[in-house]
Formats: sequence, C-alpha cells, structure tokens
Amino acid sequence: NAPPGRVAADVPVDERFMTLALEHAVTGLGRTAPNPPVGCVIVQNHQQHGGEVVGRGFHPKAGGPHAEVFALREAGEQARGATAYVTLEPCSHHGRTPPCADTLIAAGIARVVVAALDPNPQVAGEGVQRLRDAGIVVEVGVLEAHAVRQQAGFRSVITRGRPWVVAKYAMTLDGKVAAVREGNGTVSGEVARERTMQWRNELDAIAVGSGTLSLDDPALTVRGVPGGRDPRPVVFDRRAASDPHARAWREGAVLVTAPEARADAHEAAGITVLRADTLPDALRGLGKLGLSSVLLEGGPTLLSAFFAQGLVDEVRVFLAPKLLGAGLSPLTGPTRSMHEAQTLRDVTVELLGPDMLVTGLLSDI
Ligand code: AOF
Ligand code: ZN
Repeated sequence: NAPPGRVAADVPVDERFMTLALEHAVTGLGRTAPNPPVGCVIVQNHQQHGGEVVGRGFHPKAGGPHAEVFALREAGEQARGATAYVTLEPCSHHGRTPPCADTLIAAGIARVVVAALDPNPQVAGEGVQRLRDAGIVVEVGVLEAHAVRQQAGFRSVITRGRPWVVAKYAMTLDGKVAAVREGNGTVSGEVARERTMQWRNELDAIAVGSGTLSLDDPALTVRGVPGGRDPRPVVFDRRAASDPHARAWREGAVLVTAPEARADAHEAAGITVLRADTLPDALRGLGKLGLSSVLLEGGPTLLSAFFAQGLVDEVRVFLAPKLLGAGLSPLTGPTRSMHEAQTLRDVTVELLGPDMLVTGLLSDI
C-alpha cells in the first residue's frame, strides 16, 4: 500500500491520479446540482517516484468554488510546474466563479490531464484551448467513461434537458416485488438496504408514485450514512389526492400532478407543485427545478410508465434468493415478444449479503 499522498506506479500513472480525482468528486455527488460533481488533484514529479500529491479538491455545491480552486489552494507554491488532474474540463467562462483555466495558468501549472470535456456550451472545448494557448500541455480522455458516468446527471440536463433517471427495485428469484397479501416484509436484506441509502445520498431526488405514498407512507430519507443528506422527494400523483401530511412531504418535496388537478391543500402545506401533462414534461420540469438525477423507487405503476416510455436511463435491481409464487411484478404492460425486450448494456453483477445486485444502462450518456 502506498503511503498517504503517494500512489504506487503499477498502472499508468495518469490513470492512478485520475482515479484519485474521481474519488474526490464522489464527495460532491448529490450536492452540486445543477453543477457537476468534479474532483481535482495536483501532482508534483508525476514521472518520478510515482509522483506526489500536493493538492486535492472537489466541487462542494453550486455557487461554491470549483474543484481546481481548492486543490490549488492546498498546493500553494508547489503548483508551479505540477500536473493537475481534473475530472471535467476546466471552465473558461465567468459564471458564479472566475474561469478555472485562468486560475490554473496563473498558478504555473505545466500540464493538465482532463477526463472528459465539458458539454456546457459556455465551455465546450474552450477551457482546453485556453490552457493550450498559454503553453500548457493538455491531455483529454483519461478514464473518460468513468467520469462521464459520474457526471451523468449534469450531462443529461445539458444535452437532453432532463435529469438522469435510475430505476431501483428489489425482487424475488421468481420476479415478484411484493406479496399479494400485505404485511409487507422486505424483499432484500440489510446490505442491500445500506447500498440503497448510499444511492439516496448520491442522487438529487427520489421519486415514488401516489400508490406507494398511501400504502407505505415512506420517509424517503437517508439513514446510516455518515454525513448523509436527504434527496428531494418527488411524488407523482396525477390527481393530487395524496395525504398532504404524509411523511414524504418534508422541505423541498415536489408534487408532480396534472395541469387541471386541485392541489390547494398541498400548496398550503408549502409543497412545490409541478404541473405536467406527460412524463417527459414532468422530467423537464424537474430539470428546471435544478434536479439532475432521480432515483425512481417505485412502485410498479410508476416504474411501468417510465419503462414503457423509454424514460429509464439506468437500472439497479436487487435479486433476493427467495421464491414467492403469486405476487406483484415490478413491471406491467402490453405483451411483447422477446426481441422487443429492453436490453441493458455495461451490466454488472455483485453479491450483497444474500442478495444479488444487477445494474446496467438503457441510455447512452
Ligand atoms: C470546473 N470545475 O469544479 C466545476 C465546473 O456557475 P459556476 O461558476 O459554478 O459555473 C458552473 C459551470 O461550470 C457548470 O455548468 C460547468 O460547466 C462548470 N463546472 N467546472 O472547471 C468545477 N463544477
Ligand atoms: Zn471552473
């Protein structure tokens, strides 16, 4: 194991340091929207002795300083001649903060390694150009796929005008998410629950339908994650008939309802009411509210509607080693033939206690 601040040079050096930068960016997940999570590390002598990390930073929240600023602050004079690893192209525009490209140039950075270009039209390659014009060596594309996935929410809002949607559910080996008779025991176990809490901590919003709200009165909060923060609850309730005093309606909650629905009681309770005719409209509305990623936690009615309209970008399913027989399916819909099935890409499988976690993508980022 490498001592703190040092990294063993057993894989290509740039990938090792970009991995560190990506790990720093994780700290900002769920906190930066509509901005991206970004990480930065500054390294002296990257070609010798495996290099030494002299500065690190991440973007904590929109309106706050960018990742590069924190890393340069820590590096101080040691930034001169050093390499900066940044998970997103340094910005070139004056937004709420000054351009990071200029800050890197002023600090005397000699080389910049970028994971992914910034799709923001105000930047979009100009950050890299500005660094090169100043004589800095710039490399783009190191661990790009990892970075793009980490920034999926930000990139989705910029390129598609809507948040990145992750559908999550747990089902038995025979494909049932709940028993027909109630008395709802949980399908998956404790380790799966902990993982779900991490996801809630990392995504901007958590969405359920009115059925889940009235059946379970879920809290939709993060429990057991040190430093965790709760995602904004989003409840899809076309008729606005749900109890305005349910637990989900905490500060920041959003009711998505039909344009003509009467939602006076919800409005009076301080709930943000988003009126939309269709699910794509609703998602665009959530994007405008500053939400970049949504964890869709069910139930079957809401999940089925999202799947049927091709609005799920990523799937995370727990498979519990149990057989139930009769029960509810996660998805319903018209009969399809097997070649019409939606097929996941980049599939991963992981064992979490007794349960299996299967993940995969349905959209390109
Ligand atoms: C970076 N480093 O850490 C982040 C960047 O309003 P502002 O000033 O915060 O600018 C937001 C935009 O800056 C955002 O849309 C994205 O293009 C870029 N985010 N850039 O160099 C960072 N968070
Ligand atoms: Zn910046």
